[in-house]
Amino acid sequence: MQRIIIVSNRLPVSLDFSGEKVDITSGIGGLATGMKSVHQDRESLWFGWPRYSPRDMNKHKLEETENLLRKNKCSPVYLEKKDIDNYYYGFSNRTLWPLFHYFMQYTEYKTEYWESYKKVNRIFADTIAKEITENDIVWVHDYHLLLLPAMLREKFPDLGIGFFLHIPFPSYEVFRLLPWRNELVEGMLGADLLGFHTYDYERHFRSCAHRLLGYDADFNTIKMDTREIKLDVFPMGIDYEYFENAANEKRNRSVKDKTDIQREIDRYFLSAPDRKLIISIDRLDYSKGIPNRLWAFERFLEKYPEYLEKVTLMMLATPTRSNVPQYQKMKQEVDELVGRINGKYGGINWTPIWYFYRALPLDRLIELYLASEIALITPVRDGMNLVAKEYLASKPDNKGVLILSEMAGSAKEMSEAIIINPNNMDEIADSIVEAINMPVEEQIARNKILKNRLKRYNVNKWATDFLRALKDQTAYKATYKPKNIKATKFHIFKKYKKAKKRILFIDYDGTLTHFKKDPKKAMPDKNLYLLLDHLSSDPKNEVVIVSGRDKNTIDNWFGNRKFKLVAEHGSWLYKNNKWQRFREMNDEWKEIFEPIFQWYVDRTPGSLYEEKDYSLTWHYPNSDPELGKNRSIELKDEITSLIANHDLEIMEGKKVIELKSSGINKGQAALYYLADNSYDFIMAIGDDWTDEYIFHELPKSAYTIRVGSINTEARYFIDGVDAVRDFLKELSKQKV
Ligand code: GDG
Repeated sequence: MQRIIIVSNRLPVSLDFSGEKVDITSGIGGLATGMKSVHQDRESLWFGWPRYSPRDMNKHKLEETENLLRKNKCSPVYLEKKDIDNYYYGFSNRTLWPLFHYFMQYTEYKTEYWESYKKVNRIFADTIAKEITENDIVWVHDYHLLLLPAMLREKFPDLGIGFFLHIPFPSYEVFRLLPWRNELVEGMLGADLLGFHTYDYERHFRSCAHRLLGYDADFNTIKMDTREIKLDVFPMGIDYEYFENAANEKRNRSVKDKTDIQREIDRYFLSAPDRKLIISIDRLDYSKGIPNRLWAFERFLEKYPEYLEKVTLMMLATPTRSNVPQYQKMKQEVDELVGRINGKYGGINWTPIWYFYRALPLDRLIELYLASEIALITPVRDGMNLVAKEYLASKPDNKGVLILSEMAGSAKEMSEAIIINPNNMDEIADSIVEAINMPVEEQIARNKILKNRLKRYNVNKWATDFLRALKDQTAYKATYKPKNIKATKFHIFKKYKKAKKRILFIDYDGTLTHFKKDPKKAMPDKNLYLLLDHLSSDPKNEVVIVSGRDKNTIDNWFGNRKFKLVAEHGSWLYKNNKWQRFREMNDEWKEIFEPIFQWYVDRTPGSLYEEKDYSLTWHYPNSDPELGKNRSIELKDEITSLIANHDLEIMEGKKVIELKSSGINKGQAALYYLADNSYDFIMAIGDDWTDEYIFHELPKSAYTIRVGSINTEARYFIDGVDAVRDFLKELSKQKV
């Protein structure tokens, strides 16, 4: 069985150093409970920051602590205080957290935070690399470690890596504000599987990968040059049974066994039996909409005075990140709001808001869930929100009403709750009234549906589903893994050396140089000329440069060299020192289509029109990717309906639509060169689908090599332009 490596910012345990012996207890956060079954019941190891520094203890204590962690299947990643400040409190919580929750005004863009974030992700990668092998499977969690998947991928190309984001992934318009946006997306794309709570977060990520880095997606698969990354939605659940059982047990407790909180609540109801208790529980975070909730509650008291003295809001706010200024400010705002509302409406017998700023043990939390008739959960932005789910699971009699913000990921799967907009105070006030008056039968009916879903898709199912998808993706990867040229190049070299007459078809853009539309920028450099001249200086070699570019450009670049040339995808061939047409063609059709192409240039900012001798081309690499794609579909449709009476065909390449005489392509051109000679070594290298025509036409014995792609007829693939150049350089050195 594969070992599962779990990685998160913190380890899922708490260590207590106060006694003589170090004490360890399991963590209580959603992640710790969520991953419990995976971590405890399987062969696994969890990496994370242990919240102590090895510098702060002697050798003996450190050994004891590390042994204890190891026994609990945990492995510490040690971080310096400065990095905790810059990476954790800085980049994670002052840059990514606010931005990903749409709090642009709180987002700090500091280079020192970013540098530390990179450094710490690297420390994680290095620490993990020391202990794992390619046979393990790694599951990385959350926004603190967005760069880690790519860093691990660098070290372990075949490792199965999954990543799950627990917070929202924002829309492109927000994400693009980050100066380091490309690096972050590339970092995440190191994984094989990327998991999100909701489909919106997934599509935002897909759009960013497309718009920022040009990666296309096919449904939920992002296609990179040599890898495919699957995106999917895994809405995190809770340990349903735990909450249900605990709540049941508490409900049946005798008076003497009740806890202080339960007694306190009993007293409250005893004094006024028809009073309603509303509960709200969250970390005191600005994303949770706590001030909104208070304003809305005030609006409720103001709008519906008949409920004065009849309703109490019990608000538990757990301290969090209290050294970040925005959190301190919000704490002050909440304190003041509670004070003001209680002062305005409260009296001797009734306090409208009971506010607790502290953490409680989970069991006390469940007692609060159990006792309250209504849960009011109003985040302005929340990845999922587990409290909403825990509240319902802690209602054994199915009574209770959940009021939930539509900005929480959980609202997507909890439509039977009362869903509100957290910025609409009147709507929230009205929903409180609706909840108070909801007939018990309706509460039960709604909750049964909600709870059935929570029970079925519990946290264990969430974790196993994710892991199954990750394993499937890793297994699939092994089947499509292309034949790497590195593994076989000695075989190719051997054949090359032995051969007496060789022909090498080499594409230009994207193969010998990085594609740049502007011919000035795409010109061959000195080293490339040296390389190609060296190759063609061998009397046994014929070098054929096969390009889609126009004849004049290719002639300017290579006309005075020894190579054979193909321009305009085969419309023009350079042989015996002169350019020849592949066959007789006419170009009268161009004037019919030119205005159409021109129209698309006018209406698509950033796009270009190019006229070649026997083709018209519309390029859109610099246009908005979605607009460009849509327009390319329209253009294709429009010209398809008009080409029936002409001998023309449409070619669609990387961000380009080309209209040209039919039956002419690079494959036909290659056959033309092969016809009058008997070569015993044939090779072709190209990077896009127009080169597939060559791969298709060449004999099976030919060495066909595709640059950086996995859907190809070529027998081999190679990483990129630099790798092609290195490969050709080595090839040219092979002498008998
Ligand atoms: C992030 C995302 C996403 C709270 N106070 C106490 C306490 N809690 C527990 C709750 C619940 C958890 O903490 C909070 O989970 P949430 O999901 O509500 O929110 P975040 O902490 O912001 O979590 C969130 C989650 O990750 C999972 O992916 O849902 O959107 O922001 O389990 O019960 N637990 C105890 N004492 C407290 O005082 N014991």
